Amino acid sequence: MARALIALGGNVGDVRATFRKAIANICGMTQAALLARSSDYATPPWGDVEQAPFVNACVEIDTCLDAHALLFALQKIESKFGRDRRKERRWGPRTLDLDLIAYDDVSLNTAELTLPHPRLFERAFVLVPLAEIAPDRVIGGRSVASALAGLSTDGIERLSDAI
Ligand code: A4P
Ligand code: MG
Repeated sequence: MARALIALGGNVGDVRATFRKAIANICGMTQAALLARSSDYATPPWGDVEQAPFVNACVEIDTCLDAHALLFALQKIESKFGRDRRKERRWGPRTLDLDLIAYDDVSLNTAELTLPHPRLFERAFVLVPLAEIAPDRVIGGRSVASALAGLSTDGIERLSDAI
């Protein structure tokens, strides 16, 4: 068993409903147990600012899959929920983005998969939900809470649980 942290994001369609279904799929398709799920957060668009606000969240799972098989399963789930990489621009609008943030303490740099996620520490939209479920987790030598302390969280709002 390995412990993995996955970041969810999207800004097209009913993103919170997509997250609920995607998390059920993650557990089913990756033979995973859901250990923790953050709240959903409304976040200002990062990278390409000329687009709708995003919803972001994070989950922690225990899975039997190895890291590459887990990434492949996440990409299948993205496609199932309407993601079409051929039609989108980098950092542009999308129904569902599933990024593998960390997989145990594995460090990896292959063509398909970099672990921990290389842009994690630039992104408050990942670290805010992550800090809710795993503030003390050390990733790449830094704790989630201390990494977040160095970033602006302007415009990030926790969404109420009642949907
Ligand atoms: N890849 C390598 N390592 C990983 C990993 N650890 N997890 C490879 C996931 N994928 C990994 O990913 C491109 C390639 O990265 C994949 O083929 C995979 O093999 P992608 O998801 O197709 O590309 P992307 O999502 O456009 O790029 P990137 O850099 O992951 O950007 P984002 O952040 O996912 O971009 N603003 C807010 N507020 N919230 C967001 O969620 N998201 C984006 C999308 C832009 N702005 C945002 C948000
Ligand atoms: Mg991505």
